Parts: sequence; structure tokens; C-alpha cells
Amino acid sequence: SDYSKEPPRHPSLKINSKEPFNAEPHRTALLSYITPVDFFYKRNHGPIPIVNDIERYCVSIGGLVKNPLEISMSEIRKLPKYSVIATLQCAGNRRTEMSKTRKVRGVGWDVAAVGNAKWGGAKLADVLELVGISKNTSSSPLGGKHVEFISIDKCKEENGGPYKASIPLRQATNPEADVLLAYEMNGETLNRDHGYPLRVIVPGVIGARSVKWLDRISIIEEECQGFFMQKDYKMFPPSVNWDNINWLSRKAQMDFPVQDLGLAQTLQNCLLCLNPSAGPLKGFQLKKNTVLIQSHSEAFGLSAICSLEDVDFVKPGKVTIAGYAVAGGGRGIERVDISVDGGRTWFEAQRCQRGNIPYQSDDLNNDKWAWVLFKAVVDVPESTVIIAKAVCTIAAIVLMNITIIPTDVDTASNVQPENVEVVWNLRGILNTSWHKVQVRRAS
Ligand code: MTE
Ligand code: MO
Repeated sequence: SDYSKEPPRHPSLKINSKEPFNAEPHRTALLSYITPVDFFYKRNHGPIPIVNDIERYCVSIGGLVKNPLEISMSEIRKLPKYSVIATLQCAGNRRTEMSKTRKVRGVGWDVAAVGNAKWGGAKLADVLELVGISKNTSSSPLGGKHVEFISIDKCKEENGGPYKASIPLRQATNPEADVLLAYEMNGETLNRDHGYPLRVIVPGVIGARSVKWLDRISIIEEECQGFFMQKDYKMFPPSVNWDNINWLSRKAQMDFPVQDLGLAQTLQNCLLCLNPSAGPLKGFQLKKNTVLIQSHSEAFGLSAICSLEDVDFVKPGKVTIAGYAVAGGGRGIERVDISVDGGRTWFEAQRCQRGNIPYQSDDLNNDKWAWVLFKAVVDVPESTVIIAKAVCTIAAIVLMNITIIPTDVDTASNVQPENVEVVWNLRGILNTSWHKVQVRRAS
């Protein structure tokens, strides 16, 4: 593969792998609501493709459709334009931390394999109407049930073939799911690293499904059989290792728009992650009819402190504890709780979304796909562990939420009530455990 024509990148990015290029910004870059393009994490599986002749570039739409079509960039730009502020997060975000407990496989990431951008483009639901697939449908006239996105880039996981992924047709044709074919990022033409000239944005879902450098769309009967759908990005309980893994036993990691999120599915995911075959994990119990705290499920929800690094020194006086919380699936963040005594006592942080950024005419009138920033300014009287945890709304199961409550917290010795062991999985994805930073008080 040819890595000699990579685009220029900001020198401050922390490079986790050079070829393919995988890099994240310093965590303090995530303290602004919109992440600048330069500081947006870059996650690739091969060299960045080059599209020189934009006049000749087009996306073909085929598969189980009556009238296949090739659509040019200028035709895509003529469709109604929408702007969606959406957080994109790699399922491997915070993987490095997970590896400290027990080694996991995959590119290491700190807390910044996530970013929030304003994406501009055409709605996939509008594009699919051009090939005779109507809105809000789960099956095409020829029996297609999934929409596959095939890219221009080539990667070794696909044996030199293109990167690809799929989403259910129901989601693709739902205008409210806001799936975009995006040609703009933060009001500018999409750059090469992020998918020039056209990429998919699937809000609320792990980043792996937002295929960059789109080449083809195929309407298919079964879910895409590509590597990243079938042999990667699946959540397994801590007991599964590389010897006993059965990839077919799990569905592809997705997260669903709220209207598709069934109670049974959610419950099953929570239970699955608690490893039902081995019984509930020691020290945890499930309690009904309470608020959900940190599901260890398909939700990519997590929060992270970005104003402090591990083992930072804090001076006497007020300390700012700030960061992001993101729920996934279009769910909101109900609360962010902070502890400055290692989890013994908690208080609520301030939350903010777009603040005083005005809405523009093509903007979606809500920020449900976007992260929430949190902030608290407090005294930190001594060396301690600072923790942030988010509480997210699960609209579909308001009547029966689940709390995972620690039952053996040793308050005297500051045992962490929620640790990474519970969510540990061999691929190191979806580290939704409470984010902790240790600080030392300077006198
Ligand atoms: N699309 C293509 N064509 N090739 C890729 O390697 N990586 C995916 C997704 N889309 C990828 C891709 C993954 S795993 C993530 S997390 C996001 O793109 C990252 O998008 P970004 O680099 O714009 O942040
Ligand atoms: Mo990813």
C-alpha cells in the first residue's frame, strides 16, 4: 500500500499508528462544543485515497433496486441540504485504559477518539428515493433490508478490498435518523482525512459505520458481510478470549435510533455484559425501576474528564473539572456527576450544548446527536481521584431502567465502585467505565 501521498496534519496530534494513520488530539482540544477539523481524531485502515477529478466522481446506487443509478457530486449538492451536529466516536475510544487491566487487541486510544462536528450534506433518505425506495420503509420493492456503503480506500482486513459497512434500511430511510451523505464538515468542504469528497454520517452509532470516501451504495438482503461488521466491533463479556471466541454469536455493534431500541434488546445487552452464564458479577446487583447509570451495553455512552490528566498537580484554590458526556442513539444526557473524593460523595456538574452558537437556516433544530460538555469548578483539598460519570436517558424504557449498583464498596479505602473489569472485552471496545483521573495536590 502507498502511504507516500498522505495529507498534511496538525503537528500536535498524538499519533497512535502511522500507517494507517490513526491519531487523536490532546484531550483539552475536546473542551469546545465544536471540534475543529484539525483536532478531530483520524481513524483509518489504509492509505487516504485521492479523488482528483471531482467532475467525474460519482456514487453508484445498485443492488436490490429496480433502477440502479449513478449520481454525481453536483446532483447530490442539488438535493436539499441539511446540517447535523453529531458526535462521532470510535468504539475503541479509551482502549488504552482498558488495556491496563488486561491486554486487549487494537490501536491504543486515550479519551479523544471522539469529536463533535457540524456535518453538511444530503439526507440518505432523499437519495434513496431517487432509486425508488420510499421513506420509512424496512424493505425495498426487491426485498432489500440493509444499505451497504462501500468505500474507495483499500485495507488489509478486507484482503486489499474496500472498507465497507451497512445499516438497516429502516434507519437509512427514516428522515429523522438524520443519516447524511456529507460533503461538508464545520462549514467547509470535507477534507481528505475525513472522507473527501463524500462520506456517510450515521448519527448516534459507532464511528465504524460512517464510511468515508463513498464509492458505492448497495441495497442488500442481509447485513454487510465485511470484516468490520462480522469479525470486529462486537461486544463480548470479559470471559471471552481469543481461544473461545465465536464471532457468529453476537450481532454487529450498532446502537439503534431510539424508536428501534426494544426493551428486550436493551435488557439483554445489559445482562449479556454482566455475563449471565457465569451469574451476575460479584459485587453487583441489578435493581429495577431506578435510573440507568452507565449501561454496559450497545450504547456508546461515556464521559471523560478533559481538563485534567492523570497524575496532574492541582494548586490550592478552584480547580476546573470539565469534559464531555455522550449517550449515543440520540439519547440525552440527564446528568453528569463528579466526585472529588474517589467516589464517596458526588455532586452534579453544569451541562452545556451549543451555548451561544446561533442556529442557521439549514440546521437541525436540536442537538440530540451531539455530546454534552460538563463543567464544575471546585476546591480539591487533597491528593485524590476525581471521577466523572454520566446518566443518560433511555427514552424507550422510561418505565423500567436499570441501575448497576455496587454492593461491596469499601468506602474507607476508596474502592472504586465502577471499574473497567466489568466492561473489559478482548477487542477493547466501548470502555464505558467511570472516567477517573488521579490528581496530586501541590501545596
Ligand atoms: N471509512 C473508510 N472508508 N475507511 C476507514 O478506515 N474508519 C471508520 C470510519 N469510516 C474508516 C471509515 C472508523 S473505525 C471510524 S471511528 C471513523 O471512520 C473515523 O472517522 P474520522 O477519521 O473522520 O474521525
Ligand atoms: Mo472506529
